[in-house]
Amino acid sequence: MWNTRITDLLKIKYPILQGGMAWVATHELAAAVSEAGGLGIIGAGNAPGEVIRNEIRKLKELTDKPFGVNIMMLSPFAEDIVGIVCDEGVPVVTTGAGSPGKYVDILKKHNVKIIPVVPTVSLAVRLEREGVDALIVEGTEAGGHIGELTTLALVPQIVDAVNVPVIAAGGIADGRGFLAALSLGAEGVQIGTRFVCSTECKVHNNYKEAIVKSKDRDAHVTGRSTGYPVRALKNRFTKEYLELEKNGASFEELELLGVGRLRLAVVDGDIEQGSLMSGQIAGLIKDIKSCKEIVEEIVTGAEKTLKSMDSAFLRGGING
Ligand code: TUI
Repeated sequence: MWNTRITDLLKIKYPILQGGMAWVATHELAAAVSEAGGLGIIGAGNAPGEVIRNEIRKLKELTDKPFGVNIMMLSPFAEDIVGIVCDEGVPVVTTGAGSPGKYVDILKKHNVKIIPVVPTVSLAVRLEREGVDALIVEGTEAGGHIGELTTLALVPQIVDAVNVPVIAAGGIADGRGFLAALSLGAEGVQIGTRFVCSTECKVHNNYKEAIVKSKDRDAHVTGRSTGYPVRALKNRFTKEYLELEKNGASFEELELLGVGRLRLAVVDGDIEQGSLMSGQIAGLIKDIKSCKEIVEEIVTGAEKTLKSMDSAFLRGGING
């Protein structure tokens, strides 16, 4: 029922990818998503290569299903990690926070499928020309480092501009979002925040609970003035950051303030001083479930929505 070019390309049951979130997307989470029929992804973030090699090996002990590694382009270890994924026979690489252009040839030579995150039409077109296998089109609703355009506006513009399959990301956490993304021409979705609130995700419970408790307007953006905007749940840290930004703090001062904040949230559960990176969809998330339950809920939710829309329109309109 949900077969697309993405399920064929990645050899997965459902076209659902888990976001490759730094610190959050460990081998336990990625293995659970892959076992549930999606594509689990280890988030390399700023971690050194050998840490990620170890994560890849541990994931392989938990599942023989396809999986991926996300390489954050700003990481000082990005090049090492490219070498390691080639070495370890990782089937899929996603990238974020920059263009992976210079690594496309080597990844292709090692049969690694390459799927960059793109925030604009121009980068999508350029990367298709450079030979990537698919694109993750991420709207500003997403958590973490974000672009400016919304998922609703950006996905169909990129779908029309390229021939490779598109995966939509940003603001998706249930079957309705999944179906909406497919309506825009996407052939898959990438989901982050919903998978943070899974039993297999190893982040501190305080982080999960903060997402469950959050409301529609709680995911704020810091760092617009630095050129590296980041969306995270509002707390003492984001307030202090935004205050400094408003008062014209320098790039260096703001960068220093941000150091180690994600670790503080994920590992120590410090919900006031840590960076609780999260998408705008956090307000929709009301519980913590297994990855299998989350994936099944998305798929059955989409099927239900599709059926109810179909019968409503057959009756002569959604209100008929
Ligand atoms: O990468 C993400 N989300 C992230 S990365 C991250 S770690 C970090 N922390 C603080 C500052 C910066 C990074 C936390 N969350 N999502 C994918 C994504 N990629 N969003 C936006 C982009 C992006 C931006 C510019 C992709 C390519 C790009 O290209 C610019 C160019 O032309 O090189």
